[in-house]
Amino acid sequence: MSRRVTLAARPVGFPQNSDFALDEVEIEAPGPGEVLVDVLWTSVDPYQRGRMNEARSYAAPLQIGDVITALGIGEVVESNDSRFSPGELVVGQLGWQEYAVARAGTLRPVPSGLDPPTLALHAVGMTGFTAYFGLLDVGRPRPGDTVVVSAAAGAVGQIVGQLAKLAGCRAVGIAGGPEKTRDLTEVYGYDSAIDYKSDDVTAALDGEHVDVYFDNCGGAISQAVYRRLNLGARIVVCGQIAQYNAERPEPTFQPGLLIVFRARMEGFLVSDYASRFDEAARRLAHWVANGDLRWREDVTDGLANAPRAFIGMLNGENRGKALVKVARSRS
Ligand code: NAP
Ligand code: FER
Repeated sequence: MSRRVTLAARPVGFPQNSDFALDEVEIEAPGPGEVLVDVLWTSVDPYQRGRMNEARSYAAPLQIGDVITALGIGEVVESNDSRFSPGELVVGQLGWQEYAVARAGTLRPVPSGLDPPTLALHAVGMTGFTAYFGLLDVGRPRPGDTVVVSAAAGAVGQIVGQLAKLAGCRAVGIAGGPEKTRDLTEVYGYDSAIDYKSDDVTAALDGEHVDVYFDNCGGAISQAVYRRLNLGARIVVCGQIAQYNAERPEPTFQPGLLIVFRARMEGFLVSDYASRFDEAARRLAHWVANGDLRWREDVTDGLANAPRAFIGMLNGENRGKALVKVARSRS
């Protein structure tokens, strides 16, 4: 049997435990071109909140009763495709469940040298790729630039700061709370850190000339950063997590600022760069292996706790990439 977490109700505002249900179904047999995967790790990510809404976005919404969409890592149990064999580790959209049947073309092998393999869900996976393409392709940092990052201690933000340093920039991170702000300077190499929960962000940015703003959150924090833009600034709109649980998102940007600062503001989706994931994975894995890229993951044990980990992540409780360990002892 395979346990799974499904959408029980569409969250109104902030998700609650009762929006999710845990059930158990028969393990499906893989069809032609499909692979049966024993899920070992699953991911909790902000974009999952968007899938729970009825409104159509860049991906189709979940329906009530659907397994929650999630990236995961698992071991191939049975394969009807020549690209994968039993025993191999793969990463892909496996969902919050113990066993997943996936089309082989949607899976990527986890490189055997990747240590730990969970890196394929963060620094050398989706959130690392987001940092890589968002900063380097959309933000186009130049040596000497000041790069400001919001949600800087999270999965994407921790990588953005370090890539900014590798590009020769000054990196300023904004995060919530003393532990995370300490991690910004002591673990992730940010030059300075702002705790938006206790500091006045506008005052803390006094004297900064922001060349690249990598925006993970939107809202009041972003409004403070817009006031400190430099001429020719690039605003990378990666995420707006401060708005995801709002029933009516607040407009926080005045387009006139783009004229004042001759600035560019651009949104992007990591999946648009799928044809270059191998390039990003190779470079990120190299930087992790040689110690240039440090990372922190925050593990919750047990599939049944995935909703709690997800709600906690939206609340800022994760210190590093939020992951759920699904692997269980087999009797
Ligand atoms: P994460 O940063 O590891 O976790 C989410 C963090 O958001 C929380 O830990 C919390 O950190 C912060 N947060 C929550 N509510 C906030 C608020 N009201 N104001 C400010 N910060 C708040 O998650 P992630 O996976 O790295 O994602 C970060 C952002 O990137 C999200 O907006 C996500 O949607 C976006 N993203 C975009 C793409 C893309 O392709 N465009 C891909 C992946 C992720 P604090 O404790 O510091 O508040
Ligand atoms: C994807 C496109 C975007 C994806 C995640 C995102 C897991 C995240 C977007 C966001 O957080 O705003 O294909 O795959």
